[in-house]
Amino acid sequence: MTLAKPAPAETTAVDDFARAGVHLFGEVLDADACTALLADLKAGRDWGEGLFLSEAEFDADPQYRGVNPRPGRNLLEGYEARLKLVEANPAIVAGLTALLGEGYVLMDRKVVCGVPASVIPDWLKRRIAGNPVNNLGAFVKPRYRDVTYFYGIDFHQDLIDFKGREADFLTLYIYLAPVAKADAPLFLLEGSHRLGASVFPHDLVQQGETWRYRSGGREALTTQRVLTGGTGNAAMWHACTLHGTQPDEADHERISLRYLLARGPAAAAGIDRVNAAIEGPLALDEIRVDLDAAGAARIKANSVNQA
Ligand SMILES: O=C(O)CCC(=O)C(=O)O
Repeated sequence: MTLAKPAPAETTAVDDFARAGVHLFGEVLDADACTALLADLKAGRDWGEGLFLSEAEFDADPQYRGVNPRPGRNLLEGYEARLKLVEANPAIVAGLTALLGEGYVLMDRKVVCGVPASVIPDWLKRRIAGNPVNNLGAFVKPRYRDVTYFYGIDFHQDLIDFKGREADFLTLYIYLAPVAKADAPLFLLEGSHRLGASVFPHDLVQQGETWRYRSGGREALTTQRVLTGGTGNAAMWHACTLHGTQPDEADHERISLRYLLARGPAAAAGIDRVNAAIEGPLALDEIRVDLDAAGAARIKANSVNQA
């Protein structure tokens, strides 16, 4: 009897993207190296209530834009050599090359922190209750804005930050410590990428583990996957894949690495096949309607928190 050969990782990543818009690597990274990196990233910083402005400081000059990491203000600057742990990992390189082609492009890399309820001041909890996007950057002291802080975010596409750009990129997300249900794991809606670029907030109705998703006159039944995992767990998803997190219920922060990587100049790349099968648009000029002119939330609604 001849045994079927296992599919090479590259084929799996492209097939997974075509079907689900998500590829799970599992715990492929060196756990000790992840633990050491996490300890160094955390060292000597306040991850508690000291992160936040007072209500009076915030109200004196509310700034909703420009509050995320950027070149020159990014905690990962200085860690380039250590990040080879991720960026030179053979499974990750094979998956990225298969999808994005040789010479794929690093668009962004940063630390993302799921902030536990216990450290969020009461005034802030009151003000953000029910918001769909609880990126806390606006409320964090400027010196700590080298990290992105979330207290949950409703189902969204990572294309949300790229008005007018084609969905030719993906997100790679790394857990540096174990993430259980209480640690704000990612909720991914498998198959949601197939409706293409869609305006936030999204039309979703939960039916158990399935979510009915409508966009642009089309409908898809998508499957909820809760991405719990151990140290060194890696996953990647298409720029149109809906995903979100609930508020961190644990007593400690959840610190992850988040990369955006784009198709390179190669003549052929797996994402071309994935995108050719997408039924909706690959780009949108207007991609979110939840913010007012200053960038503050003007809609109170949240689906992922009901999941
Ligand atoms: O880490 C989180 O809580 C949310 C991350 C996320 O959805 C994103 O960065 O797009």
